[in-house]
Amino acid sequence: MRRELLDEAALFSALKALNRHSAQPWLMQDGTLQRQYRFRDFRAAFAFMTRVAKLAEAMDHHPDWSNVYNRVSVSLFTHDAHGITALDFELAAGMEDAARQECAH
Ligand code: H2B
Repeated sequence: MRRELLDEAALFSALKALNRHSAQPWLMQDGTLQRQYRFRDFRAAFAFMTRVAKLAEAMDHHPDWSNVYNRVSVSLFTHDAHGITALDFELAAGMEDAARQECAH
């Protein structure tokens, strides 16, 4: 169920709900859910990634991401479904919690 594609209306309402509490907006681009995080330094960025790694393993759902010094670029996509699903929004919400704990901006 959570790996099923969301229709257009569901996508936009989930995006709106996600962005209600995020400092920088998540965007839908190239069929993926994207956001860039900035942290105080590399250590904080890596601490964020470690928190998210635990969550991703527990969910069996993994981010496509890259890190350069204090920045982490995230792109969420459900490979099995070839698009964005509820799992991507769940992982994004978990990332928002982790980012807050590491004082992302
Ligand atoms: N992560 C993401 N982002 N998309 C998937 O389709 C996916 C995943 N599939 N993590 C999972 C693992 C799948 O490969 C395993 C077998 O459940």
